[in-house]
Amino acid sequence: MPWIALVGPELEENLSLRYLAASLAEAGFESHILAFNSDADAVAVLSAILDAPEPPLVVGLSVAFQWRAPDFLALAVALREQGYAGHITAGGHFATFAAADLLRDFPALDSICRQESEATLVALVRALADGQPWHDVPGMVSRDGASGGEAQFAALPAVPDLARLPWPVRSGEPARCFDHGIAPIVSSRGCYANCSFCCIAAWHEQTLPGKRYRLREPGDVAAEMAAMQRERGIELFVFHDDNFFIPNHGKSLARLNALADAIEAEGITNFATVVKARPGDVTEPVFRVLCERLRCIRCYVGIETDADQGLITLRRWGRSSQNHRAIDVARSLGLFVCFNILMFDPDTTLDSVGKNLDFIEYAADYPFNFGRVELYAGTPLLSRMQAEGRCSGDYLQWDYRLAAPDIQRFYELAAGRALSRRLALDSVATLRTLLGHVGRGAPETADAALVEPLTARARAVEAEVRAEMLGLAHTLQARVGRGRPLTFLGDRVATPLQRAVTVEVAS
Ligand code: B12
Ligand code: SF4
Repeated sequence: MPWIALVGPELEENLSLRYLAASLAEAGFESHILAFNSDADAVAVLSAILDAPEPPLVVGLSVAFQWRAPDFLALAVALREQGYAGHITAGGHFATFAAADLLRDFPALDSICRQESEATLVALVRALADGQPWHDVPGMVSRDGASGGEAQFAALPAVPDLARLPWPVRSGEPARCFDHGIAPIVSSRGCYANCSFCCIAAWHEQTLPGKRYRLREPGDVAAEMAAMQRERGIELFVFHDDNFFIPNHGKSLARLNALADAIEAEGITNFATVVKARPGDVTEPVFRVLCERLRCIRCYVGIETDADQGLITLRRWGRSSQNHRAIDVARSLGLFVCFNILMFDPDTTLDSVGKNLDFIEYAADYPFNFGRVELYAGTPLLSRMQAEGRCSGDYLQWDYRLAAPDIQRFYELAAGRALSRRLALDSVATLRTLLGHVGRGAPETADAALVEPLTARARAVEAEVRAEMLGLAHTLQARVGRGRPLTFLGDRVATPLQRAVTVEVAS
């Protein structure tokens, strides 16, 4: 019986690979998920593949994250160098958008599966197992022997019918948070929006032009939740939907109530949810149902920017007033939210930075992170920056300088000081100092003297906050009275296969 090695990040249960594993299982093929979260896992992954009694028929690499692509490509090269002769394919967001480049530059790869690949991967494996041609399987990208190895694109695959896809495989011990089982789930795929910095719209536009997102039936979602609770004790469900809400408040309300009804009908009473929202989704009636009936305990709100310029550059289809309303509604309902600010984009001005700092201050009771917009493959922003001749680097990692020299200087100061420490008010104060310094036109020779004491102060505040958080963790553990605290991401048991491999390699 041939087996398939599915390699990818398992920072939490990786739904990309687990949906693929479920479809392979349904078609009668065995697969093993090999966690490749960082370089440190490379030896274990290589050993699981190279030392297996029977090498896998196919190695599938999940290259969703562009920043991890070099790791996965290095792994493919290492597999070849150490004699693996089976088929190596890759899939996921980055692999899909960079398919032609990857096949041109990395002979270790045999193919790329474009887009949602449940059917593509099953058909590829079946063809390889039967010794049949596979190049024309919908979704495949391969090298065209006739034209000297240029990428040859088979037709795009049809989007999977979400009502008929088998639920993702849930092997391995679930992660735990205060001894509550926790697992990710999706109740939809795609996104109706079209933010310039994001590849999701372009991704779904390829296979579902004009619509771009599709929903699972509430009853099916609730049945999956019930099965996870019954079989694995899951109580905390983390919804990874890009659009958990519908862009119509009445319809959103109806969908949330339908999901809550279905959960009730399944008899699940002990549960909580975590979701993501666009600011425009956040209204009091919708979020009251979210909190009261779907027991939401945390919501990531995609603020991204509060500056008018940023809202246009990032094509957010939103307004500053919606950002503020989102925070107000969360406060009034006592809902814990967190957000991200893309402080630096190609058009950022000192004024936009100021506007975003005002917003962080407005929402200072909630954790946030800030950073610069990166140019990911497939995004409208990358196309724009290429057209404007502003990109440096190559398809593996594009870079750019910010348009305004004073902003570029401010960015370098801020990034170098590693300010994203979730210490909202302290960060705002520090950034304001930098902003004033640059805004006043202080000479660059004065930069170092400014940065040194600020760095020392940030370190001291960090140490204080860390100590307070540890104290809080102990108090919480005592109050909850059970389990190990904060095992949520760090101290997790891997899949049985990975455990076996780790033991083997260690011994
Ligand atoms: C869950 C998630 C995470 C989880 C990771 C879970 C894990 N793997 O352990 C967390 C929250 C940790 C995370 C973090 C980050 N994420 Co994230 N994440 C997602 C999210 C929301 C859902 C992914 C998912 O499960 N989808 C459901 C499955 C079923 O769909 P799918 O992933 O598309 O999988 C299908 C296909 O892609 C394909 N496929 C995928 N893998 C493979 C492999 C093979 C062999 C084949 C054949 C096919 C194939 O077939 C699958 C089945 O149809 C996506 C957005 C999205 N909608 O996909 C972003 C996304 C993948 N993340 C993204 C980013 C940028 C990040 C961060 C870098 C953010 C940051 N700045 O910190 C970090 C990186 C973390 C790290 N340390 O590496 C970007 C990636 C862009 C890019 N090309 O780099 C995305 C696309 C979001 C976006 N809007 O831009 N993320
Ligand atoms: S950033 Fe979020 S809302 Fe915008 S297109 Fe991407 S997934 Fe959709």
